[in-house]
Amino acid sequence: MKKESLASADDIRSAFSAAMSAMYRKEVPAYGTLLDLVADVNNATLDASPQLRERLEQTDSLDRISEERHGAIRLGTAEELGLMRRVFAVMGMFPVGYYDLSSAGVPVHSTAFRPVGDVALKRNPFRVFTSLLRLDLIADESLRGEAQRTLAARRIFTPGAIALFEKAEAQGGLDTQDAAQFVAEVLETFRWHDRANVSAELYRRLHDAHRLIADVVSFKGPHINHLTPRTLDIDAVQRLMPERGIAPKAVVEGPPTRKCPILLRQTSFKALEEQVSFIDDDGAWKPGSHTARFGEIEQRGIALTPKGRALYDSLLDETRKHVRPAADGSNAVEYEKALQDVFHAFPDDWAEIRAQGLGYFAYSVAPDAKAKSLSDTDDVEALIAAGAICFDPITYEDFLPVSAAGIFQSNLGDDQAQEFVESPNQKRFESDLGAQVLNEFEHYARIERESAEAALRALRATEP
Ligand code: OOG
Ligand code: NI
Repeated sequence: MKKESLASADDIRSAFSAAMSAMYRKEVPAYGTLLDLVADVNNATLDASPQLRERLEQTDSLDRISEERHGAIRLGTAEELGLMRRVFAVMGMFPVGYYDLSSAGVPVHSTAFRPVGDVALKRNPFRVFTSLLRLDLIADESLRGEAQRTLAARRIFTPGAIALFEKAEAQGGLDTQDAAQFVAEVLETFRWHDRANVSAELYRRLHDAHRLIADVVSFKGPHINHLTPRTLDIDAVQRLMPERGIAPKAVVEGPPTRKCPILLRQTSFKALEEQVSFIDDDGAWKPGSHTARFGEIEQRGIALTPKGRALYDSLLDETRKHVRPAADGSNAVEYEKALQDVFHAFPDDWAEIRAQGLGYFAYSVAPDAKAKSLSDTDDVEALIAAGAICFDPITYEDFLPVSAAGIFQSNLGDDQAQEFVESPNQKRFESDLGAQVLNEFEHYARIERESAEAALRALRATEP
């Protein structure tokens, strides 16, 4: 088949992200409420800051924001993870980063499937935080065996989805008709099933071992457990949620409120109590309930260099040495104050962040560069000083392990904090995945470098 007739991976990802959002809106009505609130806050933020609007327009980043989502799923076996990687590859989503959550009391390790490269990200940056359950961290051997047998018996992809991603691999893509069918088939994997795979009795034992184990093992597939829109002002959303009948968790995860947002700030609302039925040994359905799905909002800031990230990590550590946010929210005000105070050590000015090499920036020709007299230098710094080149923060596209752990915990229930031996195992994760995870820093550095080269080329082209 000729390449021209194939749908682009970017188109397939956009269609999938839209289909997922439509499905989740039907499944979880509060998600629709949240989307409306985020749209209102984003419009108000842009109206109040023409400068922000202009920079987003100039850098081609405005349109993506209203479409932007991340979701999360939890998988049960190595085989499921390997298949998921191949499915996401058809949509131009690749595993970036390794997150060990065992140290935070959650028996999973994770990666984020997302597009890489500037063009794909600007088109649609849809990401899925994907966790693999670590049954090796479950002490009870017979329960582990039962969980393994249950998981081995399920098939999370439809035969149609498997046939289509194999076809995509064989011919290097899918035509538009196959692509539409692929999106519909893959969507089935993420759908909520209210009929469990297990008896109420096994569910209870899994649940007692860890709530997350019950969530992964008991159901037909990895239901999408939240879908997160991106806001330009998370403090406003957090403040306004109660007015729309939604109760947010007590503290916003991540860095404090700043003029120049860094990395990622997130907040969520608690998981819903949902009706499910369990299957008895004699085949009868028995009613019960389960909490799986919740809501989350995020605000994204600049991607930090390894130096900036080290500073962020050390300031967060220092804050938490003073005040550890209590699960019940009782010391939220104290925690936020400590966070603000400690983060004074992180410069809150783009030029300063750049000068100290703390963040990644995209370079472009300044709008009025032609009017400036340009020497024939290739020195980006000199051209910036001359006003010929300008810089904008590159958005952080990834996740933060401490924040992710906070999101998991707030949804697993406050009584669920459990100790596991910290045991990152990236090698094992990658062998289950069937590929190495990409290094996030290398990708930001490349986008930065390529933007500087493109700006210099464009500048040459404008010279008389
Ligand atoms: C994933 C929690 C992590 C985030 O935004 O940090 C996450 C989960 O609960 O499965 O989505
Ligand atoms: Ni999330």
